[in-house]
Amino acid sequence: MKTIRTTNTKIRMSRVTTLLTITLGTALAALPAPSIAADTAKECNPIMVQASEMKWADSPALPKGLQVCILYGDMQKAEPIGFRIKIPAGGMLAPHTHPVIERVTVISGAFAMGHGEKFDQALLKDLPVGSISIFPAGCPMFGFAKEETVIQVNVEGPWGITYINPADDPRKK
Ligand SMILES: [Cu+2]
Repeated sequence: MKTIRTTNTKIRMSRVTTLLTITLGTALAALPAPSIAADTAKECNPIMVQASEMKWADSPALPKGLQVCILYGDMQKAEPIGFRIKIPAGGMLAPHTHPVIERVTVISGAFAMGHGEKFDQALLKDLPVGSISIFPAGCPMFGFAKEETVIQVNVEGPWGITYINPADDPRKK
């Protein structure tokens, strides 16, 4: 029984990977790696993953040096999505908006965020570990990591990111 389940999970995981590969390149295909949870929650087949086991990948929609781990959900679909972003010390998220409400929880490091269409150090609010920020859809935001930081993003998909200044968009470089 255990073997069968493992095989099924593998098949499902590869199907998710294929799906993501096909749809990558569209404006909303911001994050490349498959979700670690896939759709296993539909069966009594729980997922328990330690932070140290998480696999990180680059994202075409985020600046170089930032990495992403998709926890659950499909970035393209109208469903609950959770992912983490690892930002190196000094890493910046240029002003941008999302098509959906974004909830950010600071998991580790030292993060700061601001509200506005222009990056302004004076508008940054410190968000130490455990802090949360909630930005409504279309509300411009920017972020800065004072040290290596991991944030968790929880949204209702489909997720996307639009940079206020197109020159900040790594997909257009
Ligand atoms: Cu954002």
